[in-house]
Amino acid sequence: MENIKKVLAQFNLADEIAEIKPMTSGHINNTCRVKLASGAQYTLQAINTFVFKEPEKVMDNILAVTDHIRGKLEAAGGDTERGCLRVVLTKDGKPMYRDEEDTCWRVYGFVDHARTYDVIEDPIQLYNAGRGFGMFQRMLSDFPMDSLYETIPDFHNTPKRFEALFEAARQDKAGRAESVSEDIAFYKERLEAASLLVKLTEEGEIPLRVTHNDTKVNNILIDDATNEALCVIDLDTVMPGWVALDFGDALRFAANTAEEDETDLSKVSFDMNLYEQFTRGFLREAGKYLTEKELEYLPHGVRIITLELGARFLTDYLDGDVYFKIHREHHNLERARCQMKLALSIEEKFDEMRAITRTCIEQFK
Ligand code: GN1
Ligand code: MG
Repeated sequence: MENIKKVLAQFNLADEIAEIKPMTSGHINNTCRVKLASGAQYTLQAINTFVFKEPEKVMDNILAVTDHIRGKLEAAGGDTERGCLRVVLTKDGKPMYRDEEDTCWRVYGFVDHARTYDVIEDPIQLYNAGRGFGMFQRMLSDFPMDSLYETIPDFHNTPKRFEALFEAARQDKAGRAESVSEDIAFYKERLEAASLLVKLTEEGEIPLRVTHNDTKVNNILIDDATNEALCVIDLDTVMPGWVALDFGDALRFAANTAEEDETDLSKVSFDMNLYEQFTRGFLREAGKYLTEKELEYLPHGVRIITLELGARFLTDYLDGDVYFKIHREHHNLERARCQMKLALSIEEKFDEMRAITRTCIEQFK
């Protein structure tokens, strides 16, 4: 705690600290909530520099993107306080503080009377989350994409993620490869399907855009009183990417009938009602900004990101759990198998997903 107080003293916070509470839901950064004597709240984060090699550049991206969004909200008469993440600067005007041990800290304003959901409690929240991510896409549609630093190179290059999995199995650093040979075969069978978006982009059929790249539904704040989506958070991976994967990532998380690491696989399936809710919300806001081809491939994004994340969890399991935080011994394998079961459910319902998407596209054209 003393250390955290020393860190907070570097930032432009007006008041005495009353309370510091760790938050545990993210897999990458370490986070806590800070309350001042005045009642004002903040989020303090230690950036994971194993994952983000150049945190200063991550913060430059975040400042540019939040400035852009704030400008859009201002022009539309929206709520700039609650509608956009606010970076609190250090006393010497920097967006981040690097301490003597090279830990990199940042502080965000905390939006009150709003929360994130690991499990959606009412389908309307997912419709609203769809709108929230759709608005995010729309507001960034004229952001200069090439000015963004690529915070994790090839982050959503799915065929490369698959290759990394096969390489991890060959290297077998943690001696676990034999026990997961069937899981690896599952991914070998799906390499071509998983490579589709990358291939379409190489062929000039689908553009890259400024995307969030980590649109888990717990990365959007929902207003306690109205259930409306207020603000997209966790902007570390905003960089060029595929809209279909942002769309897909939100759904693989929220339309799963179970949690991301459920071990009872009979509970895991893809909920088509929730799919429809999110799709309607998303297309209402972003539909007009996307090309016909991008719209057509939205359902593929759901399948591909689910395959990709499962492959990433399995890779980390093979590497000995060096990337994602784990809470039990086989956690990454359990996560991978949950994503594989979900991918099977998505594959079964794929034609239905395409039909629903088509109806929503027509509605918001
Ligand atoms: C990580 O930081 P968090 O928990 O929101 C990961 C995402 C994964 C997600 C799976 C930088 O996100 O790519 O989809 O876990 N972020 C990074 O829950 O790797
Ligand atoms: Mg994240």
